[in-house]
Parts: sequence; structure tokens; C-alpha cells
Amino acid sequence: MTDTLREGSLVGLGNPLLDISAVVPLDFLQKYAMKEDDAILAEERHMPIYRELIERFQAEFLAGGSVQNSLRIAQWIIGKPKVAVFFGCVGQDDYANILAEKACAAGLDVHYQVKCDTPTGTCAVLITGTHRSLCANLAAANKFTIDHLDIPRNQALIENGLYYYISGFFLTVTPPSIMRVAATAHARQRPFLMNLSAPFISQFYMAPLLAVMPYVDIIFGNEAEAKAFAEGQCWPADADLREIGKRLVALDKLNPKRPRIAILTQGCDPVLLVQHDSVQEFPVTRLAAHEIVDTNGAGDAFVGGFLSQFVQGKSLDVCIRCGNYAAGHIIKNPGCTYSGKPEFVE
Ligand code: 26A
Repeated sequence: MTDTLREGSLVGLGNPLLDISAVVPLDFLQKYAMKEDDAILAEERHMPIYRELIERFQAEFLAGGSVQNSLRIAQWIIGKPKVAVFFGCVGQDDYANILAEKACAAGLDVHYQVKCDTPTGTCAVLITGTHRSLCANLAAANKFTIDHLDIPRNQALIENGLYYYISGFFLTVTPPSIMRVAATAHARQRPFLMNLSAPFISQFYMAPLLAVMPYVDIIFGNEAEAKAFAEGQCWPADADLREIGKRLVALDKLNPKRPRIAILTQGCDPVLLVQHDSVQEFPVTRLAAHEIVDTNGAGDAFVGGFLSQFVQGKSLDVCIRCGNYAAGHIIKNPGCTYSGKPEFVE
């Protein structure tokens, strides 16, 4: 099946970030007013974090950026290079070289927009036990512009895509680019997948999120992200995750022939697959404490595993089980990295 997959089938757009990751005590989070398992955009007061992580906590540097993570994992499982194409913006520096090198090693076809005057984005990853807190300094990633998609070669790559995946995170950077890709997917009747990405997206970027939602065929999110969306919509405060999922799939949709699907993860509790009025649960294998290295990238890996099967036309059941496999694997490795050959069996 994999052999029939053509290059460039899966197109992703997002923020390419280098993760600066370290295990820290809880009071380090408090110092920067950060919460466990959150993801935020760096403000001025967060800027010293990066240096501090390196100098005080022997931070590791790892390829990151949510969409790029998912695509690297999808590529790892697919095994055939260049099925996935990625667009994002980097600086002209060593960090960009590291990101490109890791992406290429994974088989990903990256087409970065490069801004010479701005450094490549970084993300502080603060590990506390099984929690991780992310603070992204987007820098060059924030400078992505739609004209990168106007370059004829890039335009051709976008039009060549059969599946499209963009994070909610990218709404902070360039809603027009997202709308452009969504419209292409819609015109060609190809699946367009998005992620709620973080609670702050629903809190501060609800308008562009709602603008793109009618195009979204599959929406991913975790419990906290779904709850933030529900709050932003003033849905009943007692609505549980199942109810929120049902409301998410019922939001306006441009192509009614392909009803929206919501896939909601909840840590080691079962993944919910919400379609129409039905909610199915997919159990997650609970890892023993000693097997867990860090949970950074688990959500991205889930999507990566899902995509690796989805682009091969597999059933949602197989896609979700592969998502769970990939997330479980990534948790046993530092950041969103893998080791060895994938061992997913359908
Ligand atoms: C706009 N923001 C906040 C972000 C991110 C992000 N990727 C894109 N945009 N904040 C954190 N990340 C990435 O998420 C991964 C874990 O899910 C981190 O780089 C990390 O690799």
C-alpha cells in the first residue's frame, strides 16, 4: 500500500521551532507564571527562560514545532520519503540547519521561507514529572507570509496535495495562508485537518479559528483545548468532552457531504472519536512511570501516527490506533523523537 503513496500527498504548514528542553522544579514554572501542560506565546518577561534553561538546567536541543513534529512522525511510520511536504518560516542560522537536517533525516520535504534578519524560533520545554509546559518564542516563524505560497513551485506543491494539515498555532501567524490552503482543499474536495493546539488559541484567536472551521473535516484536540473552545463559545459549563465533541462536529461545514469528525485525546484516558451523534472510545496503553521520558510531543505524535494511516486510506479505527502507538513511542523518548523502526501492527 505504502508504495502507491505519491510524493507530496500530505501538505502541512506550521511554525518550525527548535525545542530547548529541560527537567525543572515546579518553582521554576511559578517564577515565570507558567502552568503545567500548557502552551503559550513568549512575552517579554519570558525571554530569560531560554538562557536559564541552558545555563542552569543543561537543556537539550531537539527539533520541534507542532506540525513539523507530526509530519516527521508520519514519515517515520510511512517509510517512503517525501510523502509529506512542510512549509514554515525560519531564520538563516544554525538552529534552522538543525531543523532542516532532522526533517530531511525523517524523509520530510521542507520548503522553508527564510528571513535573514530574524533568528529561528525556539520553544522552551519545561518538564515537571509527566507534565510539560511550552513557551514559544516564534521569532522567524512569526514572519511567514502568504507570498511564500505564491511562489510557483510552492503553489504547485500545495495543489499537488491530497491531504492538508495545519495547527491552530499557525492562526497566530498567518490566517490568510490558512484560508488559502483550506480553500484549495475545499475546491478539490480533499480532506483538511486542523488542531485546536492550545487553550490560548480558543481564548485569543477564536475569530480566525471560526473563520476556518467550516473547511475543517477533522479537528484534533485534547481535553483542555476542547474545554477552552467550549468556554469561548459559551457552551454550557457542565458540557463534558463527549458533548463538546458533538457540538464541534455540528458547527457549520461548507462541504456537508463530508461531515466533520472530532478526535479528542485525554492523556492516558481513552481517545474519543466523535462523528454525527456517535462517540467511540479507543483505549490508550498506560505506560509505567519508569518508561516515561517526557510527554513533550505526545499530541503531535498522535496526529503523526493518525496521518500516516489516513493518507493510506485506512479506516479511522486503524488511524487512531496508530496515533496511540506513535504517542506511546514518543513518550518513551526525549521530546518528539523516535528510535528504531516503527512497530505498529494494524
Ligand atoms: C504558536 N505556538 C505557541 C506554537 C508552539 C509550538 N508549535 C507551533 N506553534 N508552541 C509549542 N510548540 C511545539 O509543540 C511541540 C509539542 O507539542 C513545540 O516546539 C513542541 O515541539
